[in-house]
Amino acid sequence: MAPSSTAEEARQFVAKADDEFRRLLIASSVAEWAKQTDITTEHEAAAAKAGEELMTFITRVIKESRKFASALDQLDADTRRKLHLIKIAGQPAPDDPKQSAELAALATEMDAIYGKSKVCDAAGACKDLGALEDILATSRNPAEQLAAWQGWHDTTGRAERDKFVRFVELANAGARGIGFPDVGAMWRSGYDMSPEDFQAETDRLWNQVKPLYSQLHCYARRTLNKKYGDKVVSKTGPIPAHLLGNMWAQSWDYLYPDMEPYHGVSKVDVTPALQQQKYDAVKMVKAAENFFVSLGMNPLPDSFWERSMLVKPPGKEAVCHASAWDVTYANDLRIKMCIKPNHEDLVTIHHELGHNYYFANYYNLPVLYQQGANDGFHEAIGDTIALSMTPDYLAKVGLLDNVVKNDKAVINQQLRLALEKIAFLPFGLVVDRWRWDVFAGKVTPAQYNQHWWDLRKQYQGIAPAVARAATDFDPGAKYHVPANVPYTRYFLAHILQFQFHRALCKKAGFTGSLNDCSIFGSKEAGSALKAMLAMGASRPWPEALKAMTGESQMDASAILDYFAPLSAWLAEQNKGQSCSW
Ligand code: X8Z
Ligand code: ZN
Repeated sequence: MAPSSTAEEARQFVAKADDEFRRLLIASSVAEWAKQTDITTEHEAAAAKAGEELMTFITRVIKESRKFASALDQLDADTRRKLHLIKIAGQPAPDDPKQSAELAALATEMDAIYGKSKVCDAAGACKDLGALEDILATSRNPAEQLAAWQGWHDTTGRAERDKFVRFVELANAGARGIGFPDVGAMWRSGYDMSPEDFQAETDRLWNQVKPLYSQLHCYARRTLNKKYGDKVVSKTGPIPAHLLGNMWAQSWDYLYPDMEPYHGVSKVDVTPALQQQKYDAVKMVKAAENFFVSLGMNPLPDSFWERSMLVKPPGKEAVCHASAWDVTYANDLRIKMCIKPNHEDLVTIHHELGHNYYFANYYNLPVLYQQGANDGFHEAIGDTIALSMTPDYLAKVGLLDNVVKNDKAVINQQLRLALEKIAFLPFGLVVDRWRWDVFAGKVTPAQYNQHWWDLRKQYQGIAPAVARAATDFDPGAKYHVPANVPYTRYFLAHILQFQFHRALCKKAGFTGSLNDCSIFGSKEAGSALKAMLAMGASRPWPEALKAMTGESQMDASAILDYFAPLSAWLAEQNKGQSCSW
């Protein structure tokens, strides 16, 4: 049967949309790169302009694409997929051009304010986020930690507040213009299922892992209570937010030395080795690249080394929050980061290269397909690789000596990783639970901050140590809120990375316990991974998942299997304790 004229028209429509989309995406990403690596008024204006053109284009194409809505069953699968992806291709603009320009300017300003934010004392000495984070990570003086925490939250949050309130109105106007009830519902529509089903999926996954989080919280609280006393940390309530070694209490790995289960049995932190061996930013990125190459991937292109921003550029303001780019959607790979020579940043470099190797494997697809199977997949790839940084692997690359192999060493190792990964899980949910409510109008601006802390307490069991007011805006002190980056992706990634790890370890022929597996050097694991990456977003994510793992559901059983030894150990430690908050 000859294709109907509608089918042909739709095919041409999506092909043309893809071409134009590519052109505007590139223009916007070139301008964004310039701005984020060198924040100036001119770069901000150019990024806002390019962002606005992109938004306006997306909005127009989505509206035009409605003409095919009643004829979907006449179209081929590829065209249908692209029409679906167009609908969720990005933030749409409000109809009023003035509002559209205002929205683009706000987005750029909020990101720039965060990038430039500093906390200054009475004498005029200022600290940037990196310096404040170092205090939280290394100081064990609660007053000093609280000052760093409060300085950042007061300064940055308050500077973002009014802009964010207006941003929500305008972004919602854009989402409504193309038929979504609000921005949150639009975000939840990106998972090849209904927004309601997606929300239920996240609840299901959270319920799978919540008992393990509660055990870790219980152990961490007791340790901190012993260290600081009842006046600083109560035995029964939430943990004060400034004591967990991280500005947002999202990962607690810096507390490992305070919580080490079997003191001195084994080393788990490569920071001393990195510093002794004089690792700089380039050497750290090369170490991560080497892992991907060992799986059969290409070395990073020369342009990566010429164009990336690996350290904070002297004399310039820049957005230090790590990110990975394919600036021209053509294997123009780069990372932007202010690398410090420590364990945390070595892991983050693997995370970023995971994005880059996704880009590298799908850059020849139509631009609408140049995305992760879902956004959680994109966030999970580099983390999956970093799970293979086992003690044996680290010894092989000279970053750990005297690898100790016994049950105690396993518990030490697992506790460090749990402080990074299990501690993260509720935070990975909270950021968007809050934003979903905000975008849906369930809370008013006057309630924004209180609602943030209600959710932080409910999910994470943490609380601010000083009173917060309705004029404070603590969510604005977390990068992804002013930068308007959805956050549920990281929650999904923390579940998926263990599922990916389990599948790749099987491909690599590994049969021991999951926490001891490294896929380093396995071409079998590498080719399975590459095959999934190369699919991009061309198929619904369950198919991509199935291709690599044989499973078509996201599933927390892998992360629970992985941490089974620690889970039993924590249950033993917490016996007889009351573990709620
Ligand atoms: O933002 C990131 C990456 C860039 S996509 C560095 N992450 C989240 C965060 O820092 O809050 C990685 C883990 C969670
Ligand atoms: Zn990422």
